[in-house]
Amino acid sequence: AEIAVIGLGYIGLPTAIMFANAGFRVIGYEIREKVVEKINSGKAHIIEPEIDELLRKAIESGNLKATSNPEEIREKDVYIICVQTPLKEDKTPNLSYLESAVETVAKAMKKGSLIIIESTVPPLTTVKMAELIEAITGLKPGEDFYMVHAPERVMPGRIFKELIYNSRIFGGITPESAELAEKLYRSFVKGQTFKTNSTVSEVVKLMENTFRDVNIALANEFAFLAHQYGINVFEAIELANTHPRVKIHVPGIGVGGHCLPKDPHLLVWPAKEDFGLIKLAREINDSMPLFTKDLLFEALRTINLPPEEAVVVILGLAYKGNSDDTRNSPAFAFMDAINEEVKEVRTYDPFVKGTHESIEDAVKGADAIVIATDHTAFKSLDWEELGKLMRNRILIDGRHIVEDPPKGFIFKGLGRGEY
Ligand code: SAJ
Repeated sequence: AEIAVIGLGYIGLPTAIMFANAGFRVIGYEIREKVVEKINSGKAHIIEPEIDELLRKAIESGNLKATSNPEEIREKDVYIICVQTPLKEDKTPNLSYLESAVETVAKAMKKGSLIIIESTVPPLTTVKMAELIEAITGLKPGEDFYMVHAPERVMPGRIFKELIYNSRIFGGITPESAELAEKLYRSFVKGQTFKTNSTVSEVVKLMENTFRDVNIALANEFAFLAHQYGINVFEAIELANTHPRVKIHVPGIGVGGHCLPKDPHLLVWPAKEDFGLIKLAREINDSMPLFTKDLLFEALRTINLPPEEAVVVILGLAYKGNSDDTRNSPAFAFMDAINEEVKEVRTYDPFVKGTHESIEDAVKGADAIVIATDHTAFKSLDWEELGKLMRNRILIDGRHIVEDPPKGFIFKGLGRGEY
């Protein structure tokens, strides 16, 4: 079978490489011409373990080629769509990338093509996209072409391992569609594979990330309560988690990344009604940077320093520990919340370019440090030494990095109501 992969980003490029190295002839379609050139010269535009050698192998074998020319993806047997489905300003899904990818496919495909959507989409979208193809081509869904939602489930940093070993769901608009997709992916997937219909698979993907988001919101609400009762929520969570059926998540300054802040909105968006829990969880998680701001401003009050005179250092810009990815990072939401009100905001993140070169440089003459990312390296910092460089010594921990409050500091930890 000849395969066209539409969208060569974090998911599309690794998927194209896997199929090419499994022996298929693969053409990757990508509108960014610079990206196409780079890939064709054997270089990846994303950072991911193993990607450089696997891409080189795929290009050298002649099985993988990238293009921006829609003529080159005509009449393929299989189309795999891997484009982003972000939110608009008003938190409703922006399906324009998906729709334009589906239109491109509709114009290029032939009778009998199999179309697979890997993008995370609101429930019922795959069926609607099949109707869109029917409207453009006149071909009957399930009879003249096959269509499947096959959600990606990989974690950046482990993509090539997870592509092989994670289990996969194939949601077909017809059982035959799911069957064909499963057979195709079996060429490299060693995890379990499951077949269902496309709406179930859309909901499964969204439930996974919503489960995590709602659980984190619950942990964040516990943290909020801990401040009112004067206890350390992390001690309480550790003890509660000794119960065999309790597994409370980790509270913190917020929930970032390209999936968790978005997917719960996609899950409820097409519904006529819902109970409100999922949206409330989103609001709670989105409010955590503001809660962290309250902790900072409380600390500034205790030393009688007006916010407009304060120099604040944010430690960590990445959305999660040991990563350089800053998409939807709560560190930025926190920065936006204080930017106008304080004298100066500085940033330091060893993984993120454009921040201060060294932590010493960042904290020199500053009044407060706010920890926004759980990088492992932050756990071994010598706070008392850093404190010597500061004008005032306030430490706000938004990620439970600091075990014991350092001497000479005004310390406030998110969820640490005890101090
Ligand atoms: N976070 C907390 N408390 C926790 C866990 C996470 O505050 O207990 C925060 C993190 O700091 C981060 C955010 O949540 O800001 C999201 O991080 P994450 O590690 O939960 O997830 P992602 O976005 O890196 O990847 C998720 C994964 N989904 C699940 O674990 C259910 C991954 O398997 C998916 O493939 C990915 O979303 C995706 O692409 O959908």
